[in-house]
Amino acid sequence: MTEAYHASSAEFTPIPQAPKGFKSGFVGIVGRPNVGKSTLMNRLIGEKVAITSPVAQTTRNRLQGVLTTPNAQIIFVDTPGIHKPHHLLGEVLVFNAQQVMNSVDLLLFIVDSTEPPGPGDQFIAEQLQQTSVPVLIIANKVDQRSPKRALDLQQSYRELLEPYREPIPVSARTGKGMEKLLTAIGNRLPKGPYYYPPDYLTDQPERFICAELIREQVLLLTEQEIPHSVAVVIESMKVRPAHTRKNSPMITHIQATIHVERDSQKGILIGKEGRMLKEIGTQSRKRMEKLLDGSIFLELFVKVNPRWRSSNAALKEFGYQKER
Ligand SMILES: Nc1nc2c(ncn2[C@@H]2O[C@H](COP(=O)(O)OP(=O)(O)O)[C@@H](O)[C@H]2O)c(=O)[nH]1
Ligand SMILES: [Mg+2]
Repeated sequence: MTEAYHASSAEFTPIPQAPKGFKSGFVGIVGRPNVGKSTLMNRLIGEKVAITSPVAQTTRNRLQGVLTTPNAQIIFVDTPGIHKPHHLLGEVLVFNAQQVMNSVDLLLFIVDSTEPPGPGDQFIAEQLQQTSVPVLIIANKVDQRSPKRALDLQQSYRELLEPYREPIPVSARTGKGMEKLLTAIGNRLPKGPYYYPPDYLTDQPERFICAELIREQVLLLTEQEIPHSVAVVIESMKVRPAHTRKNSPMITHIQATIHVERDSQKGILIGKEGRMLKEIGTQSRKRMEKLLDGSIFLELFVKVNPRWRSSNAALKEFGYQKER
């Protein structure tokens, strides 16, 4: 059993017996970087468990988001975007995404419907031809394209996979097309049990999501090489009374380290008079308070760890390992 928490309560609830006709299964979300895989998963389960940003390769871990309805339990598996790796970290990410292709009941191949298919989509399509897992093509970001352009693009994506398949148009941003997508998924899921309690949301511990919320702010607030060079580790997470007086409300004290590869990056992250680090702290703390439903005192440290993306030991320490 993996370490698992409901996002808002650390209590486990028992797994009930599934009613007759109940469907369940694992649904892998694959596609090239930045097409909106994580945004779509968050939208489908109705909670933010995966961080998202305009920076390619935001997602670094395979993570599950679970949707339970009266008739089905769908376990979505978000993956890092499949791309050509340039260092050990990239290699681990792509390996983990590809593992998912063969270990799920259904695959959602997400494409960006505002652009024609590129070599990245082609590469994934070729890999998908080789698995026996059924595939749905999801054309995301329809909120951003004109109806005329939509038709041409629809055709080119239809031809990406053999036999030709009709892409399902959606917008993870606005929620358009979610009903249809869920129906299509439901139609292809096998009958099965509850794999998790009905209120279970993700396989990721709160500690992991908190680290990710800090990394998300780094991705959103900094530029150029910084986002790719950053890893965040939560050093400690302790719940304490907010004051010394009796019956004081509780506050969670979190200490986290942001690792970068160079001194210059450290300088940028800290910013003039510490302003950048302060902003990263404030923004991520607000999101953590929502997640944990309580007050948080967040302390951030920045540390230089040269070439960590090519170090086996560092990758292991930061939680980026090949999964099987
Ligand atoms: N306009 C629009 N943008 C989207 C949509 N879905 C995702 N995005 C944006 O695309 C970027 C990448 O999203 P993300 O979920 O991190 O992509 P991933 O790398 O595939 O997981 C982010 O800036 C999202 O806000 C959508 O349906 N419409
Ligand atoms: Mg992602």
